[in-house]
Amino acid sequence: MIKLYGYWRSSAAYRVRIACHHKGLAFENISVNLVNAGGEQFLPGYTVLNPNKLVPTLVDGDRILNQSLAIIEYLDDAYPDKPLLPERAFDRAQVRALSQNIAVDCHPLNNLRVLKYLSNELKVDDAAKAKWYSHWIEQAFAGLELQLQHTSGLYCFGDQITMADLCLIPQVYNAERFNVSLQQYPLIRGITERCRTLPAFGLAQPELQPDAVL
Ligand SMILES: N[C@@H](CCC(=O)N[C@@H](CS)C(=O)NCC(=O)O)C(=O)O
Repeated sequence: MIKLYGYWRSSAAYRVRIACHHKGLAFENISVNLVNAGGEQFLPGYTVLNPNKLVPTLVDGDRILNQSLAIIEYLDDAYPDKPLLPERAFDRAQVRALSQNIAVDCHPLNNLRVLKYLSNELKVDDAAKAKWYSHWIEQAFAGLELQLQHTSGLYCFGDQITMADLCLIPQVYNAERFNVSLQQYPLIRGITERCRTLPAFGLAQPELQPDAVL
């Protein structure tokens, strides 16, 4: 069975959880607690799987893979039912571009290790850190909202769930968690509402994971 090393609040792991549920793939959810005892992502037993000390990591038989977007594309190739990328070359590129706006340009700036560096090394206070956090989400969502005017239907790209939705909904979860207003982004809000009614997104939500601390 596929093993997914993740953490309930990790939005990168959340993307992959949605992918597995969407495709109906059975998987074992293995928790790597990012906060307890300084973080289990730094333990040798985990870094052998992911030398970058980040979650998620997918293990499928003897195949070990890092990076949520690479994992999602691997799952889409290996388990093609209910595809997460469209068929045509340019459509696929557009979905990748939407996904990378979030996963490559926005999310890394607000990652746990960056926030810890701001506090511990640069002595940034909590108010300034919150400003940093919302700034990068607002930048990303403002651009995305304009792109969605051209690409979206019910979801980020037309009327089918794609990898872009798998990136968007966890990032909206992060925004809500840190009280970033979504007022300016009606398309993002509408897509989020519709995605949240779908079982794959419901099952993958952080609060429902076995390692959730509520
Ligand atoms: N580009 C990576 C990002 C992975 C990542 O940043 N994971 C975060 C959780 S969302 C993490 O493990 N953080 C641990 C830390 O910052 O120490 C991916 O998409 O898989």
